Amino acid sequence: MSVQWYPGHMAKAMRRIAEYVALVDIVVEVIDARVPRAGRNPALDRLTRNRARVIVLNREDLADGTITRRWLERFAAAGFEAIATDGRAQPSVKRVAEAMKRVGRRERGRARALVVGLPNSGKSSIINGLLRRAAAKTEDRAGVTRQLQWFRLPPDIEVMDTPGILVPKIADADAQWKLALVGAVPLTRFDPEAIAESFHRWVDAHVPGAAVPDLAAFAQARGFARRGGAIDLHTAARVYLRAAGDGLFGRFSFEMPDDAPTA
Ligand SMILES: Nc1nc2c(ncn2[C@@H]2O[C@H](COP(=O)(O)OP(=O)(O)OP(=O)(O)O)[C@@H](O)[C@H]2O)c(=O)[nH]1
Ligand SMILES: [Mg+2]
Repeated sequence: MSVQWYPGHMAKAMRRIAEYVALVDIVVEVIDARVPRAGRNPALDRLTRNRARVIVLNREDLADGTITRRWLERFAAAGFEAIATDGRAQPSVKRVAEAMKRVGRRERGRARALVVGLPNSGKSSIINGLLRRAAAKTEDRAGVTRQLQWFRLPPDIEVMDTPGILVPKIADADAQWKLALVGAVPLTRFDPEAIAESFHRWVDAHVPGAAVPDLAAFAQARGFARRGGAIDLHTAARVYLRAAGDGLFGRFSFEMPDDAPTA
C-alpha cells in the first residue's frame, strides 16, 4: 500500500508561499491535533523558521485532551506560541487572533499573517472563524483551497489563506495511514480497506479496552451485504473511515510527544 498525493497546485502554492513569507510578520501553522508529527510539513517549517509563529493544534475535539496538552507544552518548550482549537467554534478560533497579537510586532501598523498547513487541517475554517463569516471556501475533503488569498481582519490584521501542502513523498508507512485517516489525502488516493485495517491495528495495540469494531464486524453490523450474501468490504471501509475520522469510535491522538523529537 502506498499513499501519495502531490498535484501541481501544491508545488505551485509552495513556490508562492516562499515568495510571500518574506512579506508577512506572522505564520500560523495549522496542524491536525491527532497527528502533530505526521501532520506537519518539514518544508513549510524550514521556510517559515524566521517568522513569528503560532502553532495551532486544530480538531482538538477529535484528539485525546491529555495528549494534546502535552503537545502544547512540548511546542511551548521549543519556543512556539501554541494553542489547541476547534476550528468550527467561534470562541475557540478567537484565541488564534489573541495568539497572533502576542507574537506579532506591535510597533508596525498592520500585521500580516500567512496561514499554512497540510490539506484539510482546518485553515480556511479558522480564517472564517476569525472573520466571523464564511468568506473562505471550506469542505470536508483535502484540496479545497487552490489559490492564495488575502482577507482583512479589522482593525489591523490581514490573513492569507493558502492551499494545504503535503510532502512530495510520504516516506513513513505509519504516516501514510494516519494522514489518510485524518483526511489530508483524498479518498481516491488510497485503498480504504488497508487504511481501516491499519487504524484498527493501531487502536488494538495502543488503546486497551477501546470498543472499536474491526472492519468485518462493522460491515456485518451495518449490513453491507452484496447480492448473494458476500460482504461489500470496500464500500464498508469508506463508511468506516468516515466514522473513525469523525470521532464516532472515540477521540484518539495517534502520536505522542515522547515518540521522537519534534520541532
Ligand atoms: N471536528 C472538527 N472539524 C473541523 C475543525 N476545523 C475544521 N473542521 C472541518 O474540517 C473540514 C476541512 O476544513 P477546511 O477549513 O476546509 O480545511 P483546509 O485546511 O482549509 O483544507 P484545504 O483548503 O483543502 O487545505 C471542514 O469540513 C471543517 O468543517 C475542528 O476543529 N473539528
Ligand atoms: Mg482551505
